[in-house]
This record gives sequence, C-alpha cells and structure tokens, in this order.
Amino acid sequence: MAKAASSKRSSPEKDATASPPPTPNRPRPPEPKRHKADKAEMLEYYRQMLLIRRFEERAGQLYGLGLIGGFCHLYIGQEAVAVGLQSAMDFSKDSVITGYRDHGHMLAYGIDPKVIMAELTGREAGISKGKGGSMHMFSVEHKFYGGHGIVGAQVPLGAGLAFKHKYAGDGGVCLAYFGDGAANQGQVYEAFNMASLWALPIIFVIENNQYAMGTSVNRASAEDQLYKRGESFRIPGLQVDGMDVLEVRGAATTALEWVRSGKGPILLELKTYRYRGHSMSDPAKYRSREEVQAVRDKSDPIEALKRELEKAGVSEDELKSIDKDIRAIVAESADFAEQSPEPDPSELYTDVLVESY
Ligand SMILES: Cc1ncc(C[n+]2csc(CCOP(=O)(O)OP(=O)(O)O)c2C)c(N)n1
Repeated sequence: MAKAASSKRSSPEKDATASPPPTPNRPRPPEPKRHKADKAEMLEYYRQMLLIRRFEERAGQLYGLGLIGGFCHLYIGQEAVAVGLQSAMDFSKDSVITGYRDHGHMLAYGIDPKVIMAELTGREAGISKGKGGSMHMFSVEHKFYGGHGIVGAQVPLGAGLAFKHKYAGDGGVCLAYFGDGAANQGQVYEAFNMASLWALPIIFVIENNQYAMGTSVNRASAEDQLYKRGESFRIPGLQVDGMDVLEVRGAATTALEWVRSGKGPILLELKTYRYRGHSMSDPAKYRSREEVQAVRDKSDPIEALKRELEKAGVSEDELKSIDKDIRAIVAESADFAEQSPEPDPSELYTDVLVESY
C-alpha cells in the first residue's frame, strides 16, 4: 500500500471551467511493489523483528528493576520499519541516523545485542562506553550516527551525512529517520531545501507512529498526510504501510533506486504504531487500551509475517525454535550487561572534546 503524492498545477491558458489534467510537474518514482521474498528471506525478517520485540520487552523489564537509568523509549510495534528499510541498505557504504527511539534500528543493522544492552544499562562494554544510554547510541564502524535526543536534530545532521556521501563520491545513501512530531520542526524544512537543491543522496523517513508523546498526529499537524511534506521542495513522497515488512522492503527498493540514480532526496512516510508509552513514564491517558489492542490484533507486523510463513509451509515447531533462540540471545545480552562493570569515574573526562584546549 504505497501512495504517491500527487501534485497538480493549473494551466492558465486552458478553459478555466475545465479541470486541468493531473499532470505532475516533476518526475516521480514508480509505485513501489510489495517485495516478493522467498521463505529464507521471510524467516530472516521474522527473526530480526522478533529479536527487536523480545529485546525491547527485556529492556522494559530491566528498566523496571532499576538497571536502566534515565530515558528509555521502546520500539515495540514499529519493528517492520527498521527491518524492512535497513535490509535493503548496503551496510558497507550507506549511513543511518535516527532519534532517541534507536535500539531497534541498531539491532536491524546487525549490531551485537550485548553491546546495546550494556549501553542501556550504562556499562563500560556498551557501544558508547556506557556514557550515552538509550538515546545516544552510536557506531561509526557500522555507519550508525545516533541516537539524538533533540527532536528533529537528526534531519539536518542526516543531510550533512548525505553531503559527505556526495562530496566523497562514495556511492552511499543516508537513511534519516524522524517521527511525526519531529515532522513539524522548522529545521526539517531547512534540511529538505538544501538536500533537494544539492540533490543529496538521502531518504527521509517519517515514522508516523500516530503520536508525539501524548499528542496525536491529527491534533498537531495541519497536513497529516505527512508524505506530502516534501512537495514544496520538489521531494517526492510515498506513503507506506509500515506494519507490513514486505511493503516496507518494496518501498525501500524504490527509494534506493531513485536516490542512487542521482535524482536527489525522497521522502517515505511509514504508517506505523507504538504499542508502549512514549517513554517508561507515560501515563497513557491520551488513547484507550482498546485502541492499542485493536492494532495489536489486526496489524501486528510479526504476527502477520508469521501467518505468511505458516502459509509458506513453515511448521509451528520451527517458529517455536526461532523464538527459543531469540530468547536465549536476549537473555545472554542481559547477563552480559549485568556482568560488565560500570565505567571508571575517570572516564568522565574522556570523549568530551575531540582534542584538548
Ligand atoms: C527540540 C525538542 N523539543 C521537544 C522535545 C521533547 N520531546 C521529546 S520526544 C518528543 C515527541 C516527539 O515525537 P515524534 O517525533 O513523533 O517521535 P516518537 O517519539 O513518536 O518516536 C518531544 C516533544 C525534545 N526532546 N526536543
């Protein structure tokens, strides 16, 4: 279910009473096709989504036990977005940047769950040496540039990464994620303008999970069809079912073909849903339990893929054994985190400035 933003321009020389034909004023990507995956590929997406789900559930428990301090924003419900998009990227040259709801994106990039859990719990072995926590995960090695707590800040930073790809001619594309709330930030549109003007290789991804903290997208956005937000900057937009990993993967292919062919940025709006609170201290008064349950029942991305796998002949035992493996990986990551020491107090003075001044 992907929908291209239509842009109509009226033609003054034509009869004013006749409706002008819907002629797009610029080239557009083709309508994305749902990705055709074989059984092995579907099983891989299933594994990755399940890993994110179970990892996040465990993170929620560790938070409850006081082992995770500060903020913690869970990604449960949105798994198909990171997995569907990042499975299409070329890890050797492309880059990713996102906001503070970042654990799922790291896992989808194949980063070791042990170092992510150690970061969440503020341990020395964490991917940011235990100094970043949930919101500030970073891995230059994996071209994963955070993890940002300032809503929308990652969008111009992503444009900067894309500029680097273009300047260095390294063939990379930047995938810059942000939320429906961030989509109303001014700096997003400054970044859109420059990215389009310079035809930067960037995919802007709006993860529309329907809520920015306690405010629903239609209460906060005059135009809630967020895929249209790039139109004034000549950035084409596609709206994608973010609860269907194969739809997401199909849209990723279309977007990457567009950007890699030098046509400049593209905008994807992924319609998704977060099951858990905004953070761990969310009173959840802005929506009903029934609303959340209805999405879980009807649109859960993992359950939907499970049904497809069953249809493709994957047995219940096989699915159970995957679940068991994933639980073991998550348990191992939690044990690893708990056993890793906290950073030495002297670490307070390292990694603060690039050089000494
Ligand atoms: C510039 C700025 N303004 C406000 C905040 C407080 N804040 C933190 S998260 C958030 C909501 C953002 O929602 P959205 O972009 O939809 O992302 P989601 O949490 O849904 O992933 C707000 C307003 C902030 N961190 N930075």
